[in-house]
Amino acid sequence: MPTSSPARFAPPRQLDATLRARRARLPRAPPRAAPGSATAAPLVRASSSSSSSSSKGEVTLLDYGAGNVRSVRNAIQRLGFTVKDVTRPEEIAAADKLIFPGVGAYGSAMDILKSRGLVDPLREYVASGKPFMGVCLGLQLLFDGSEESGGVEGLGCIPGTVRRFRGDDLIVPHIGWNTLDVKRRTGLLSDVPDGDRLYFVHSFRAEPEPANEDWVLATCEYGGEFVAAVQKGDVCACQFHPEKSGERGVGIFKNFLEGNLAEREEKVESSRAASSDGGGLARRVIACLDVRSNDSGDLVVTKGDSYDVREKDEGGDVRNLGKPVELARRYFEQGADEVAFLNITGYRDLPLTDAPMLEVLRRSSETVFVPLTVGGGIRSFTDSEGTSYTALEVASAYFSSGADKISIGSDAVYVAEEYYARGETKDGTTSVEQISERYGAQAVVISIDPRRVWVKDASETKNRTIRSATKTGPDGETECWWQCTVKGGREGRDIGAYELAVAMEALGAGEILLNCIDEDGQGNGFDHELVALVSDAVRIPVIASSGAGKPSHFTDVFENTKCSAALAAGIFHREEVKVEEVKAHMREGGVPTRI
Ligand code: 1PR
Repeated sequence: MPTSSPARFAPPRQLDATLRARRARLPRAPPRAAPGSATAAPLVRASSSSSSSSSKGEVTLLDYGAGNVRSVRNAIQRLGFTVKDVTRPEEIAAADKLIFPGVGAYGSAMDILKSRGLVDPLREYVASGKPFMGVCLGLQLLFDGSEESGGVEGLGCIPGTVRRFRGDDLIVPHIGWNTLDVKRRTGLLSDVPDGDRLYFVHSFRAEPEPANEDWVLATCEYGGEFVAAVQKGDVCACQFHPEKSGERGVGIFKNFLEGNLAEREEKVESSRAASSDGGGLARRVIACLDVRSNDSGDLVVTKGDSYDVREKDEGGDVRNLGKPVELARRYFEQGADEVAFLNITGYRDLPLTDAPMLEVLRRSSETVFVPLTVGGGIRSFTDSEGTSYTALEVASAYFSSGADKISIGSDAVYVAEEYYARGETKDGTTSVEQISERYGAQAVVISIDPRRVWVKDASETKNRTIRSATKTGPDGETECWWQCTVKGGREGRDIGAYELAVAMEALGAGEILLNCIDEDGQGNGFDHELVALVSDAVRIPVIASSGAGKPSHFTDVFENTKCSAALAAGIFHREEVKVEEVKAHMREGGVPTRI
């Protein structure tokens, strides 16, 4: 996936033998690294998926091991096709159908393609006109080049240069569901009704211009018009992610795989106008699953009030609100735009031994075709045998199990403290920087767990305060700030949510998940003052979280702050409100919404 990272590709560090052996021994985990593994896999993967007698056919997948392509595999397999991985350059020419889901930064991807001798075979394959489908970076690489990674030459199949989104107030990355303006009718998008939205996540884009007019199938609007899909004959590519765009997206793969790409005679109206809410980037609704083991050792979805997840009665077991994989699927079917899993005891567990959590991700990615975020325990650690793991390795295990984004909580606070102590300079070694550089800014979410602190005067703290217009402190204070916590709210630190968000944007995070301990589980609505403080401070998307009690709370937070998404847990788990009811309310309130 294209990102804002200027860094060149550094080949992924292979998980050491100890780690691989350890992971192989994990209970209920597959005995080897999963397909698409960024770290455990070779840059060009070994041939996988054997043919099945019931297969509708074979599709060749170019997975160069730089990120999560598990959902692409799952979508192909769900449609009844078998995946064959490219292991040698000549297998590209031999392919009957080739899918190229580009991930990582532009420069990194071209470096890998060159080092593996894949550039010419790819160019020749595309020129031959055989069925080809690129996804995201797989579209951008077809162009002449990109200004990403300091200016890099691409495959040169389509005229034009890929450039970063520009605009003073534009939130970048462009993350979420947006409408298309279809220029020509072909079979590729035939199952996508005009005005429907598809899922994008990128910081760079190609623009339509006269020289590439004959390629452009659809455009999208975000800080100007950009190329959303291209097609010439059987060669096509999408900037959006079909594998993350729900059933519509799976239908796009189906049209490609079944060879339904032909031009149609239908007249082209402006398809954007078909969106009843005016189209454009939708505000997202995210279902969040706080996950942990209960006292019997079962991994359950739980939910507390102000982070206390134990029942109030005698014995006080962890509240059990359901099974993670089943709930994730339920929210996907209800229309959630994303699903997040937070392993809430990750700060004290050793995440790479948390096989059930990895298994939850693997199984969820088989049925949930919207983005999956996972958080909890992403940090460097040393196990009881003295073996050390980096945060990048922990994140890689999550990505290879099906996560599209990882979220960092406690470790981000420590990283920000060091950032300010160093005089606001980067040092390149932190979890946030390393994961962002390797997987892209859009894959790094920072989960902030703040609580409101009242002060008599702003001079009492070094952190940014606001004068509250809605609440007062216990001694009549009106001035307050939001203190970041670590370890699931157990320990407060001397850094505010504002300061943390600003530092994280500077270090390469792509999104902020803004919880609020005071409002968590209360059902009184999101804390607009906190959300406004943070979403005004950064130009990366902010997800408002904590306190949703009814559909109007979502509409309210979107109307009153610049947040890009809103997340809820309790009301969905207790089935008080369904995701579609939230969305219906947002739509009625004029909020751009993906239905
Ligand atoms: O610190 O990197 O290991 O990450 C731990 C992660 O676990 C963090 O993202 C942190 O927010 C989360 N976490 C830790 N302890 C708890 C807890 O509840 N005891 N859950 C916890 C945080 C907050 C929200 C919640 C919203 C919406 N949960 O994600 O889902 O507040 O709830 P609501 O709609 O019911 O109000 P690390």
